[in-house]
Amino acid sequence: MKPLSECRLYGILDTGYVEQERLVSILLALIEGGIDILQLRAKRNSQEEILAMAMEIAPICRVAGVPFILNDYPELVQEAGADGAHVGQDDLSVAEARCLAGPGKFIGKSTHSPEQASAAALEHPDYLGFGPLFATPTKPDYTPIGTEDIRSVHAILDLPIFCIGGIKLSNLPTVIASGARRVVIVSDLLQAGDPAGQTAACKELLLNC
Ligand code: 3NM
Repeated sequence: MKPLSECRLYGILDTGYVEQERLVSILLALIEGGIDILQLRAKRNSQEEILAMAMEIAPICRVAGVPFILNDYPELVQEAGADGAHVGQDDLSVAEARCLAGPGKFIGKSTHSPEQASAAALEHPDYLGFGPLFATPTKPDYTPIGTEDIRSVHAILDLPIFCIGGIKLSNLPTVIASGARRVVIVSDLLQAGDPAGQTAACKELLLNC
């Protein structure tokens, strides 16, 4: 499996955008395009449905060497065959999530300001999310934080930081120029006419930065 330190482009299979029947074909397209790490985010599905989807996704990610992260459900990580869990700012602590996910699993945490990022780093997650940089329909209730703090957060924190929120192929050069090294892109990959091509184009920009 690819180490997190080598992961630059993080994709999310969000069931708000992808109906269950298309999950696998979109997943295969993201993998074909070179996605480095993948999360299942299913805010409106039951725990049973999430487990069933995750059990379908996990072996495909395993064969591809792509770490597979569950949004919100560290307690399902083992059973699903996932590689870790992602927790929100107001969810479980990293320690609690790690305890539920079990040894050797990745735990990531969302942060929405430099202060939250510094505080979260003290919990020793495997990576941080930092955003939303821009307004996004995927998380409409959050105030965008812009790109000004990306460089300073990278300067003081020594762990993988994935910028997130409203990032698209079209604004990725600006995000990279602002200091980002890793990004999460959701809707711009899932809603692309050619998700594999869109993923590959984003990946190329990230590899050249
Ligand atoms: N978390 P898109 S922003 C799931 O800031 C999520 O923590 C965010 O989707 C955060 O790439 C976000 O479509 C949505 O904007 C990202």
